[in-house]
Amino acid sequence: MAVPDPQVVRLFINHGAGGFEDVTLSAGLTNSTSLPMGMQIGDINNDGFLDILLGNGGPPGGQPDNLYINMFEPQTGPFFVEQSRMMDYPAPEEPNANPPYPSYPYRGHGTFFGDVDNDGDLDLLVGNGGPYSIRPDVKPYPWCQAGVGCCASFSGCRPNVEPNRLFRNDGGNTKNWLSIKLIGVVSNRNAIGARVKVTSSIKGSNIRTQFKVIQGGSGFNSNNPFDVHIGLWDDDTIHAIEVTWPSGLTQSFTGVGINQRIVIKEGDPSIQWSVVSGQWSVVSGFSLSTVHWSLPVEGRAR
Ligand SMILES: [Ca+2]
Ligand SMILES: [Ca+2]
Ligand SMILES: [Ca+2]
Repeated sequence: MAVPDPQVVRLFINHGAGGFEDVTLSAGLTNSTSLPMGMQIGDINNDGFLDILLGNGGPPGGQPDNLYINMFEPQTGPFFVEQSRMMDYPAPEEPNANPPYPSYPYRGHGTFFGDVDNDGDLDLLVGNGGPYSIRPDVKPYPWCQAGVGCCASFSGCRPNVEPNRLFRNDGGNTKNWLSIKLIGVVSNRNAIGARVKVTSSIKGSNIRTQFKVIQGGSGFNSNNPFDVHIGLWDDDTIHAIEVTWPSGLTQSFTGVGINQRIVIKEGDPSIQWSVVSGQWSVVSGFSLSTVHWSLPVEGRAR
């Protein structure tokens, strides 16, 4: 893949033997201010189409993090609508910074989609960080030059003062979902590399299939939970779940209901149900922000 500008986000569609197609422009990912370090994909509105979270912590900072909602259309493919304003939170005060602290000081590094309050929708975590200069003779990287002070080693720099942010999703749990925890036995316990295929429909009509692969890392210093979160939108019937383990074993399951967490153990033909209390608690050291958002377009094609 030839990438003309490594600092511009690009989306490539995999055509298998036909190679990769750059669909960045047609997909609407044209925000030139995106300088992401963190990148995650997850279905934040449970519609079955993956959305994108970018933590724009690339030096020198100053860009808001980006959340893109996928408004997929069958004829044209993915198209992303930016909903970044939900993460537009106030700057910390640092009046002596030189150069001045950027207007969007939170420099997103690691990012995360995960259902931290176990209510069926994905929440967001952004880890912020990076040193910055408070003296004119000390340069923030990446402009550190020979003979010039550099943030990594001089007292003129402050360490990260940007708290990590945890956004609870209070607007995305009205649609159906399924969460699957895989436990490897012959394969690795977290089932990294496992492929999950879920077929669902609305009372037998409009059958669709979703694929997920459990990843061991994504973006800068981060990863989503190993649980497989499937957004089902209005689908009320799950026809089949197929798991292909890294060991090569394939298992199929039917008769699984919606809006629940299940546990599948490699080689075990039964499904376990994961019981959670739904109790919410704030993890120490994180600031909690509440997310309010709505779909930018009512209704959609499947
Ligand atoms: Ca989505
Ligand atoms: Ca949640
Ligand atoms: Ca929620």
